[in-house]
Amino acid sequence: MRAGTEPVLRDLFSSAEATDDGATDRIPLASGAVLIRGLAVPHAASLMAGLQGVLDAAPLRHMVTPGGFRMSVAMSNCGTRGWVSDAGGYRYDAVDPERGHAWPAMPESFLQVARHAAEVAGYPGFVPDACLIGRYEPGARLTLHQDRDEEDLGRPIVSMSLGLPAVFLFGGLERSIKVARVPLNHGDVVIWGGPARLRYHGVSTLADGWHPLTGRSRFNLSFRRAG
Ligand code: MD3
Ligand code: FE
Repeated sequence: MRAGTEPVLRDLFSSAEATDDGATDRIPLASGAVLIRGLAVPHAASLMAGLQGVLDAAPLRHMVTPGGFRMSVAMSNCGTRGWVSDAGGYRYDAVDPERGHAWPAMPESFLQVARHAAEVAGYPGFVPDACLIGRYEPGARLTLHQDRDEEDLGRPIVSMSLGLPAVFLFGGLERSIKVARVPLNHGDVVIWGGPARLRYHGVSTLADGWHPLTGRSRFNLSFRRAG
């Protein structure tokens, strides 16, 4: 058990020493938001193998916002629904509009790690139908936004970071509220539910670097139940 704030700060700002079966140390970020340092580290190779298969079928692309801006983060999806943005707005679509085909199936490794993470965070029985994949290269960033295109906002989002580290920006329920900066490292998993589900969030401009598993990039896998 933890006493005082010092160990929490150490956990927040250093990488976990992940054990063989994955770290299960739960670090509360806010009411409803839990960070589990290194949980995906033992699964990183199988996640990357699954990711390669998905991206071979549905290549990464820079979507355009309804306002006409090209996103610096390259994205794709797997699962029975995928998140898309274009001039018409944001939506979940069963079909990849770039290819006119269904999104690739969610790899078994994705489902298992996501379900395990949700369970550790207190959300048993999480079965995502969509995984939004984001690839950040140095210079890419994600501006402050809310995720509110899902049917039932009572269900959590599970997000996993792979590769280069990033600084996650965690705001409040209104855009004007000052953000907290949380470093996210390779293998970190965050579960966002309850009152944290509608908080504004984003990612700072990615710094240059190189990671043995992902090269000059960071991947974010964010699992949702869209419908
Ligand atoms: C907080 N991705 O996919 S992960 C996103 O790191 C997204 O690429 C960022 O924002 C990334 O929508 C942040 C963490 C994340 C994902 C979904 C959230 C944080 C969230 C939904 C609600 C609140
Ligand atoms: Fe988001």
